[in-house]
Amino acid sequence: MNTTKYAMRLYAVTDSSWLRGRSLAKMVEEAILGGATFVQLREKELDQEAFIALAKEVKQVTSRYHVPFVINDNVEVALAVNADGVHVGQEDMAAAKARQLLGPDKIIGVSCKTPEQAKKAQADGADYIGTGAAFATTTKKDTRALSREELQAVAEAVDIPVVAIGGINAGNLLELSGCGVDGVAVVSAIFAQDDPRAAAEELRALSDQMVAR
Ligand code: TZP
Ligand code: MG
Repeated sequence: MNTTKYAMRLYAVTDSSWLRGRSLAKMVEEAILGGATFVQLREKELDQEAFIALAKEVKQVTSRYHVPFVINDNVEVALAVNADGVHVGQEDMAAAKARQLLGPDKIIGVSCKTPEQAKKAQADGADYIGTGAAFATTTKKDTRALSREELQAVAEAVDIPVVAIGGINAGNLLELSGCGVDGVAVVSAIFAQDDPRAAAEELRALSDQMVAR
């Protein structure tokens, strides 16, 4: 067990396509200052070398604030920069294999849409589950919005922390109250905003409210 339910409270997932000239490391720092409790580097367009360089830069920030930092999909990059772990989808490296490569002390997160997938991930050594899409989103093309019942079924299937992802913003976050998730993961609701710190502050307050309900 390498992560906590608290760390899921406001999980920031990066996307450099919204930088508009800004530095990703700086935006991650702003997100953390606003209240982000976890950071995932998710970059689909970078080659390995650029991915590693960016991961090093972002890790300096997350380390400074003691915020857990994982790499999307790429275990090699996670190892190269000594990140806190990886996040894998159902189509990526199996959680058990990632655990083998990373050892017992790293964080492994797995995306799951069903209770069966979530139970398997937990059994294979995952530390937390990401589930969604919670709402419709255009950030990830190959996903669909789950019903509230589907989200709840995933959250109830496992003992490890569960974070909801997909289309979550300040306007709909509280609709997730009572679903059993430990927090929310967002991309555009932080990184597409002009003021990522203010955006994170608002989302964090709402997420705190969501889990308290
Ligand atoms: N996985 C499921 S939905 C999604 C990912 C990575 C994208 C979430 O992006 P946004 O902008 O928060 O809807
Ligand atoms: Mg993936």
